[in-house]
Amino acid sequence: MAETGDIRHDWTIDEIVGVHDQPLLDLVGAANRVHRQYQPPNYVQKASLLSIKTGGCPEDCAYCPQSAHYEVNVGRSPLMPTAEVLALATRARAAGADRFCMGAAWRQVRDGDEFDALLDMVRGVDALGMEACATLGMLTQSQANRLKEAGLTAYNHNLDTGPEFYPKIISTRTYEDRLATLRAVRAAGIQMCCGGIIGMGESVCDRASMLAVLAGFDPHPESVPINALVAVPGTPLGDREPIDSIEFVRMIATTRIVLPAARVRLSAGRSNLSREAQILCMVVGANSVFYGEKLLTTPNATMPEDDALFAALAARQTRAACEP
Ligand code: SAM
Ligand code: DTB
Ligand code: SF4
Repeated sequence: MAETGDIRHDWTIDEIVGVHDQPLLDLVGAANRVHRQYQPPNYVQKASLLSIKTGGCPEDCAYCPQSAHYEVNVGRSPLMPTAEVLALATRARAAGADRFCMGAAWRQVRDGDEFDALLDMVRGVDALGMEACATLGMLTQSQANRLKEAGLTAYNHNLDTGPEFYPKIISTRTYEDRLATLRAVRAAGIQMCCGGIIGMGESVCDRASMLAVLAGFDPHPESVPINALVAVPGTPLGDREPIDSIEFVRMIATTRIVLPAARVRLSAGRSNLSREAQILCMVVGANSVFYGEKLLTTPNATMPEDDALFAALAARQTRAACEP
């Protein structure tokens, strides 16, 4: 019988649902034990996120304000100049971020001047001593190899949900397309950043099904962003109610147990969580957040909120001895 905390690639959906649905305090305890076994317990990474090319995307992802299929008030902008991207990366590093993620609203990367500019951005971020991450849509093997050569640490490409629910959310790109890009990323020796979204109307079985696919990768993805849907008016999911914060906690805890060595990122939707709910997510396994007032197009937690969060997490100032 496998012990909680083993690295496994054969999780079944039912087993994962069993982990997810156990009494909350048992789940919190088990996830915290695994977290402390595999991860430095007091470190929460600050990852900075920048939209380097916004809007007008040909894909029809039902959650996404950047899809050209929906009427959403998101300004479109072409690829940002390299110098501007690197100035923002430098600022993010000064604010304490050690990972810089660049996102582009593309279906896939095309070779040419824009790709060459991207390679320069990756080299620049790498030279700043930050982890460089990009999410640009589908990649070919040769593009993945060139990104690796330029110094890319990780490539973000999410599965978003389980394969059964996926066709209800996206019709313009298949699950298999996504897996092919992930295989190219891995073959190039780039870390795989791959997770999904909860709160789109999927069931717990769908969430577990996504985790089972992620667990099937050998090795497991190095980082796993868990997003709660940011419901944007104008998208097909624009009127969905926000998920209950305890749903977020259960999903993070289950992710930690199924993928013990991965960095689990508490991603979109964090601004709806109280400081206490975010800390509970960290107790059960979250050890990275997006830091900065904006995600790609929507607001993130504010700087004063995050200052208060990180101040609460830090050790207190040493006091004078209590003995009289
Ligand atoms: N266009 C590229 C792609 O999809 O491959 C990269 C950028 S895309 C915006 C990156 C991820 O952000 C999506 O796969 C999805 O998981 C997440 N995302 C996008 N819109 C979101 C929303 N409204 N709420 C939560 N997560 C969202
Ligand atoms: C991920 O999983 N979440 C980030 C990042 N990867 C690129 C994106 C969240 C986007 C939220 C909606 C928006 O701001 O447009
Ligand atoms: Fe385009 Fe990415 Fe948004 Fe899908 S999630 S519509 S691929 S930007």
